[in-house]
Amino acid sequence: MKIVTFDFEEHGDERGILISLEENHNIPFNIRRCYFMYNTQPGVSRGFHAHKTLRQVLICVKGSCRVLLDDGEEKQLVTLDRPNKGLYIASDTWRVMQDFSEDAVLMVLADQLYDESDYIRDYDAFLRHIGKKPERDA
Ligand code: T46
Repeated sequence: MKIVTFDFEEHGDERGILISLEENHNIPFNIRRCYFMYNTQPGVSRGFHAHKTLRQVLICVKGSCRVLLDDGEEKQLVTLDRPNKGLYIASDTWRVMQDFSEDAVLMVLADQLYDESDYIRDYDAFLRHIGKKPERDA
């Protein structure tokens, strides 16, 4: 699986650092929604779903977390621990966000509005959706 990450340009001066995110520039789609999660409780993992069409970029703007990506062939764990790093997640990718630091703020930019019908929340259904046989069907 090819993991796509971005190193956003930092505009730094004696006052500090500023990062600008622009659709179809350093974010590879039209940004239609932004959401973020924080105060994630110790030991909590989130996600456990794939999207049929949604594309997103995840940025841990404070603290750190790890994201497990699974395309049905292989799994990879990506660490997000700096605000200038973005992780692109294509559709048809199972994701789990985990190992949140106490201070983590995970921001997500998405190319579509919230639509529950775009979620695949069952792992076997995800495998079938991408044309793979769940083990229990084998
Ligand atoms: C994803 C990962 C990275 C809304 O009302 N609007 C929204 O835009 C979103 C994202 C969520 N919600 C509601 C739906 C649930 O009642 O917020 C609640 C928590 O959502 P969910 O359990 O889906 O959150 P995560 O952290 O498991 O997943 C989220 C996104 O939903 C998902 O698209 O890829 O972050």
